[in-house]
Amino acid sequence: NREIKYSTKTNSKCKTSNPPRILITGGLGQLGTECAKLLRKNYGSDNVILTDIIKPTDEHLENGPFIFADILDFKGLQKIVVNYRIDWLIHFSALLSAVGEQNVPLAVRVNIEGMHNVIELAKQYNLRIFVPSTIGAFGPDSPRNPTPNVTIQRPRTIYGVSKVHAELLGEYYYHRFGLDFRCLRFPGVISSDPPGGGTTDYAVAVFHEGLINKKYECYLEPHTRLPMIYIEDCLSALFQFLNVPNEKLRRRVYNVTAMSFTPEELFSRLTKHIPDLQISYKPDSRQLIAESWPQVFDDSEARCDWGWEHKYDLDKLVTSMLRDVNQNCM
Ligand code: AKB
Repeated sequence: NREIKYSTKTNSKCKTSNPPRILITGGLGQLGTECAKLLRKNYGSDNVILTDIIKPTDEHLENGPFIFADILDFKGLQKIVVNYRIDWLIHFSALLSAVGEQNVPLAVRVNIEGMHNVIELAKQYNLRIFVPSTIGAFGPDSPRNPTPNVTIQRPRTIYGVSKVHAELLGEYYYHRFGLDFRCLRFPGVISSDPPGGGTTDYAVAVFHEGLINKKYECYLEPHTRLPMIYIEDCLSALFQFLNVPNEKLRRRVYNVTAMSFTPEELFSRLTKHIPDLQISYKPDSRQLIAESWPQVFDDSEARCDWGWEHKYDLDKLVTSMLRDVNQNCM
């Protein structure tokens, strides 16, 4: 049954004779649905189980299985891993930087207790586990331009603290138990799906509000430089990294990025496409977070060890986002 589905729905890579069965947590966030699409194309629809505690839309249910899973419920997770005979776990559930500061106890539960559950689950069932980390795992004491793979990490947000904790825990489980833990530190991810609660979100919101209202009030100062990546590059990094043979990985946690820009630089490109776009600035608490993060991210180790290459620069990002938002959100 599965074989027939591959051949009708997917490209030649899907004919993999023994594709992994993959569980995605936090599947209805910014990365989950697009990630599921990419993995389903390659491994077959039924082999990728999207989960969340949020009610899915009809669209979410279109491409493959979706089920309820609460990362704070260890037994519930065990049941899914056993029933679906899961091989790989992609753990997206997390409260992002800005929203985490608004509810620290919840961020501790979701980001830290949730991580304890999934890593123990991965160990018990011998799963390959991918956990995204972030530029937010660095802080004001880290070198900011460029920020290398290994350096001081003293983040000042609960999000950052939870991600450093996840990185260290994953590395520990790898060295202590041989767990196949993999982690990429992503910069701000730009996609037409709304991200929800991050510090880099202005670079998504401006496309939506710019196209609809022709004006945007930015909560960061015009010259605040942050590393960014277009969703397609982000997911291809993830997909490529998941498939790198263990012998090629010199570490379990890699920086990846595509570009760095300031609000001013992004908006000046955007006004070429939307000439009547009005921009104003009203910095808020997110400015302080952004000022403690890397400006330029050094991902040379990922490029050297497993051949990471981005495809989207700022110009390509702007044209692709205008197309995506027009197609999906207008
Ligand atoms: C955020 O801004 O919190 C996230 C991130 C960079 O991890 N987008």
